Amino acid sequence: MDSFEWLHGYKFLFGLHHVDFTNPDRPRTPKYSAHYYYNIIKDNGFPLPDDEKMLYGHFREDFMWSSASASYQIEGGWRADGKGLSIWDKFAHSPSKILNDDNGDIACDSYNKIEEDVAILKQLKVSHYRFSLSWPRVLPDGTINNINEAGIKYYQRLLDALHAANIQPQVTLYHWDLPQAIEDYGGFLNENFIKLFTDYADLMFDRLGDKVKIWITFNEPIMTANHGYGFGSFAPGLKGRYTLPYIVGHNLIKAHAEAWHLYNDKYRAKQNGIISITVNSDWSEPRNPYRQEDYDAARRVVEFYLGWFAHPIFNGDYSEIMKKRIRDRSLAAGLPQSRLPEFTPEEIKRIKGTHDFFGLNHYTSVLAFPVDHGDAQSIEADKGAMGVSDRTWLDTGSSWLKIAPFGIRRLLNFIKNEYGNPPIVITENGVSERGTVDLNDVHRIYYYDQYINEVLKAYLLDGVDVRGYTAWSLMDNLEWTAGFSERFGLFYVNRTDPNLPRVPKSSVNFYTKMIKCNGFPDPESGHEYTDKSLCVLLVSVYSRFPCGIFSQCPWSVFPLSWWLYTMCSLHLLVSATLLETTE
Ligand code: PNW
Repeated sequence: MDSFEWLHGYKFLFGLHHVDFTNPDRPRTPKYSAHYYYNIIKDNGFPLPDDEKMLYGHFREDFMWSSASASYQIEGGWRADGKGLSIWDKFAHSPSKILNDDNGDIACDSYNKIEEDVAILKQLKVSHYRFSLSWPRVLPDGTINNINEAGIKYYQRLLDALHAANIQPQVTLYHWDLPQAIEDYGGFLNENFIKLFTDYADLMFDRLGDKVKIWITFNEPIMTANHGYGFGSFAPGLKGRYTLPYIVGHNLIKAHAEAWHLYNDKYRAKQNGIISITVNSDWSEPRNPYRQEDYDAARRVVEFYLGWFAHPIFNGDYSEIMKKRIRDRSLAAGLPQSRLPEFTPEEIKRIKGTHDFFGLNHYTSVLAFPVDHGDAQSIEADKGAMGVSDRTWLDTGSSWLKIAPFGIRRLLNFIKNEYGNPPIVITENGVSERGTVDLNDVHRIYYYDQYINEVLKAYLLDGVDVRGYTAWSLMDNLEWTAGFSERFGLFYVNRTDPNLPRVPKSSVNFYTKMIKCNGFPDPESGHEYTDKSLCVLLVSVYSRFPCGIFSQCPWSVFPLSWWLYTMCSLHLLVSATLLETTE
């Protein structure tokens, strides 16, 4: 308890219990640390809660193991063979938009490196590869009046090379590189966008559809709406946060629905593929788990993020939370109607159900709490919530990305419960580094190990219908406004060599083994994998090193486990101390 501290008298207090020295009875009150220490004693240490323990087991037999890229981030060839300009070409060529004024003119030169790219996919042993089409590469002015055959040929050659390697393509129609010519007519703000997108989709289904069984219409619509047309931090760089993002989102959802119907009516029977959209979302927990307001804020964060696009497509119309808050806040500010456009009953019907799976990109989680922005008319104000990260979550090369593996399991469960248990394809998940190049990317191995294991828990323990997992990214590439400084790749791209060679990082080996074993073999029952000699070997190596909480996976490298274990214990100690001092 707090007591007389020699020369410091009653100023420096070391107690687990606070003593009120002004009270003659000297009452003792436990501090937070007393409760904390009580639990350590009770548990005789730091046992892992059951849901944080590593789970052994396997994904479905036909699980899709993939890695991903996007056209602007890897292709280069920005003016090659008749390609038109995209909004990212223009944005990147405007001064100071991208860190170090990097741009995608050459990027990873994938336009000229089909062989190299397919070779590293083969090395990875993925069953699938997710890439996107550059709309202005095939339609330089965005319209079907002017078709660039050389662009279409590039994708045909890529698809043929993938099939020859027995790798199934997952093709995204739109991963942010809108033809500049369409932007010149208002881009996503112009309702005509819906027709232009459907024409483009029609052409791609027609010309590439016999080689593609999995289509994705849009990648991460919220980034286009908020960053492209709201904050202006992404191309086309419009700062219209007060009105524009909801209009962009509205047209985008309609365009998605039209492309889905087109595929469904005209192509599905003969091409036999599936088509959906990829939405991204953080998971959000209440910052203070004892505060109802924080629970409500956490819910709003997910409804305004994932729900904005998922709710109309899976459940019909925007969620009640979104509609009510935006309408109430718009009317309160004297506007004649809600800033969130309304769907007509016919539109709601046409949009609802335009999915064959749930495409999900997920990276990180936040702790949410309510924020009152007064009558400000912006999305953040409508949401009325903010998220911060917990200081114990490990840092990465990207300021917005903290490692919080538990979130992906909760988000998958949220999708299962809210959207009718759809088949889910994780279309992106991954982590970055920055600064000095070190091919021994232990942080990435740790990230994949932990996140994929949480996905396995969602699948095996919670019954979430997870069909596939995609590692972002195949290789280091142009990370949008961060340029080449933030590296998400399984393969390092040496930019000092004009040949831009792809060099495997340690995580390549790790991911390949994960794919080969289709999950996490139980070290106790290695014999189960006699047909997969590699797994047996790994399991036997592992069982000699049962070395701490991060080594449950048989292929964990001993020093890595030790390193992470130490880091984590340190984190625990530091955060306990900090909690104590902020008490
Ligand atoms: C996704 N955030 O973008 C994209 O689909 C990829 O093209 C990108 O390279 C990858 O994630 C890594 O960033 C995001 O700030 C970019 O929250 C930024 C955020 C989320 C997703």
